[in-house]
Amino acid sequence: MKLNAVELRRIAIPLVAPFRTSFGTQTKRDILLVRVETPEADGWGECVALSEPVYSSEYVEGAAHVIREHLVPRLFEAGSLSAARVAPVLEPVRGHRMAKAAVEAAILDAELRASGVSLAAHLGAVREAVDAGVSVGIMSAIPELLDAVSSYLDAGYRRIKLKIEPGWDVAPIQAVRERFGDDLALQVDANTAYTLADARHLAKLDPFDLLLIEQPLPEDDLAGHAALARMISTPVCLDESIESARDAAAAISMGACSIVNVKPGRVGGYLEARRIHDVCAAHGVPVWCGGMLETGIGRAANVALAALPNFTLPGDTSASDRYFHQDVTEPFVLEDGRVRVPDGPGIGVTPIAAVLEQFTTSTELLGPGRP
Ligand code: SMG
Ligand code: MG
Repeated sequence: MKLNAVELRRIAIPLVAPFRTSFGTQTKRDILLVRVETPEADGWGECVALSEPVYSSEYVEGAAHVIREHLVPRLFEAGSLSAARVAPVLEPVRGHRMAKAAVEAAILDAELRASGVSLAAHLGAVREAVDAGVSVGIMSAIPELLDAVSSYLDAGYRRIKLKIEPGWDVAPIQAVRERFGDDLALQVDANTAYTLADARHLAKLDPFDLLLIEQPLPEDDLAGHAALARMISTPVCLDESIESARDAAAAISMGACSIVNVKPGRVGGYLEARRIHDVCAAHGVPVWCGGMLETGIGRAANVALAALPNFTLPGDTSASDRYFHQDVTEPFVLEDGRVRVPDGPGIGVTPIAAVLEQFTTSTELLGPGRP
């Protein structure tokens, strides 16, 4: 496949409500979209980097820079491309996995659209719809949290994830358990907010029978997670720590996690995400699909991934209206607590031009001739 041009488009979309985590509050989403033009088809990719480097070291402006200056020139120099060649061609560039993932996703989408194959079929999906979970931010008070959880359950969500941090953990979890009962599928995400010194405190979550605790300790502390996993009964799940299939294999063999959150952007793309799925399956470790407040473009691809066999826990694969009044594609909606897996070619959804224009803050077109 020949790459004719690459468009970088920045969009800004307001969130339906502020989303607070242990590292900050999001009130709008500033997103970099990548569109590739090939003779056969265009393809779309969404970069999951946030506007500030607070979830990981990547951020939108940095991703746009590295794509423009370091990734796209290498792709043009490579001549004929396939999605499978993108990672090897970009391998000399260290890190920048979210930027690489967006580019690979766009090329994969173009390739699959050209051959009429859906991303779900290409990845090996075994489900036509996936269970939808929802991630619930830190609130200023427990009654507010209970109202939020209650309305998500009314909407049909099949699993609740509560964001936690020191000072917002045992009491809100206890309140949610007491109000909604033992059958509620409930898990928590700390986004690295604790240290191993908090192990005894985190053990206070044991009685609440959580599905998992996600990324309690800093991303580079695999040994700490392994030690913590021996001290608490809640299963430890890793998010930020896992940037590759090799990381997943290492974490599993050290006993640092027994469940993995797979986010394609964090690991450099959907192809590496599938390898993580496979490594985890081989070890009997279940995985689930994480989210980065994606528009329909990234959400479509995530939902395709979540349809693979070892994605046995509900993901952060919510409906579009969890975050946006207006999505840039046709919205993903809940149907009996599930989201349907697109079955059209490529990611199976296409941005609505007028909506995209409305949210666009800048565009640039990169071609092979550019110095
Ligand atoms: O897309 O529903 C979503 C977001 C889910 O909680 C979520 N993501 O650490 O898993 C995580 C966070 C990272 C983004 S927080 C701004
Ligand atoms: Mg997380």
